[in-house]
Amino acid sequence: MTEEINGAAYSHFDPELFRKDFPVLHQNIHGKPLVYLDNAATTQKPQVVIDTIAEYYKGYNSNIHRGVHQLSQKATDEYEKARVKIQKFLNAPKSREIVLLRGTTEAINLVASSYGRKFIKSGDEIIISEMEHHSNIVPWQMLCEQTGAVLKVIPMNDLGELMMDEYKKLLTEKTKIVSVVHASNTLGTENPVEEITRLAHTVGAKVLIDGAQAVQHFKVDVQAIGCDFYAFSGHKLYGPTGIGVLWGREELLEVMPPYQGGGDMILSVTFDKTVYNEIPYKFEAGTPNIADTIALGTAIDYIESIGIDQISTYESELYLYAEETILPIDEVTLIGCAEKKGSVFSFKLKDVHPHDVGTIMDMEGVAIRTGHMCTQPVMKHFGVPALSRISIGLYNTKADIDRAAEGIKKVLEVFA
Ligand code: 7TS
Repeated sequence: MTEEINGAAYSHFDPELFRKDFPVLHQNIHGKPLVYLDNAATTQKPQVVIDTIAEYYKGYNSNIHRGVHQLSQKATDEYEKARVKIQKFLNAPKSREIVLLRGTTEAINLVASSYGRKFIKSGDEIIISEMEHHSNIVPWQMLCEQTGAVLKVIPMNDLGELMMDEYKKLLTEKTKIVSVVHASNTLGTENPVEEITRLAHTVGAKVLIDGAQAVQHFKVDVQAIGCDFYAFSGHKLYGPTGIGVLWGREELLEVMPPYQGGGDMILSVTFDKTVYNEIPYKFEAGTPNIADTIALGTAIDYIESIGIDQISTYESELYLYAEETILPIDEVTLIGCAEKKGSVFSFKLKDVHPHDVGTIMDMEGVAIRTGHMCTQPVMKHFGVPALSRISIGLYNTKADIDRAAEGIKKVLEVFA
């Protein structure tokens, strides 16, 4: 089917056409055409997303949920329309289950803080995994410190796969929350979240899935997963920074206390008593990020006009091409070899420090991430201080991977 995006017609998956939608990709870095392969950190934004932000500020900038004037009503309508787009995107049952926040980090902190404060007590257990981003570790450690709960960790094998038998052993009637990443930002591993959820529910634990590296790469259906909470960030989904999503089951959000107090999260306030607003507004205190929420809706439209399944298939092929192209370089060791993985290629390059790898590749115009990727326990597992990471987005091409391979060879020349 032919789709119209940004004035261009797409009849098949052609990354060269999509590239035209992303202004930032068309520039030189150190005199060489930019190759952007740091998509797991943040994706670039298509012109339609940029336009949506500008249209809001130029045409109807206004606060929401409070004005009767036309601009405010238009802003409120567009903001709430975005919430419905997000609901459909995740196949969530209700739009009132979509809480609009700053990002994945804030979503996880909200659950740890609010659900945790009410339902977690001393001796309870919270299970996370060895491959979590720090944002799915630290909030739970803070909760454990506050409550006397105990943090348990599902170990992974050297391929970067969770050890499901060990997970089963950790589950007991003391387990109250299981919080795991859907797809690892460092290893690319796609975890069996349906199975993880099903097992957690047999002991009555609630399940949060960190979808920061999932929603942009494959279809996510929260009802099919069966989880209780799902978190993701707009900026990794070709949307703006500063906007992210927590989906939570209605019956859980209803009984959770507010996360922050302020305007918009109340029904009535007296000095004796405040009555909180209904969900999701109970969790959205203060003026929210209106422009970026609306633009996240546009990013979802953009993704859906291409087709998430098409993106998924294309990126998987490109990932395999990266393995074929880069793995033959003798000095490269791939970290993260799970059977089910995609879009992230993290590697060690002999004994060259990743900081040097990143700097030299930048001089070649190739942007990659280097460092501990906010997953220090993963670094510890593999005995490295840091790694270099290539991460793929829908606009990357085989030519980009070739440039990355050339960049790696350049690093080796410098360090020969
Ligand atoms: N969870 C995962 C799996 C992530 O990859 C990230 C960010 C986060 C949570 C936090 O998301 P935020 O939007 O709230 O910051 N990951 C990365 C990365 O891999 N490189 O930079 C940020």
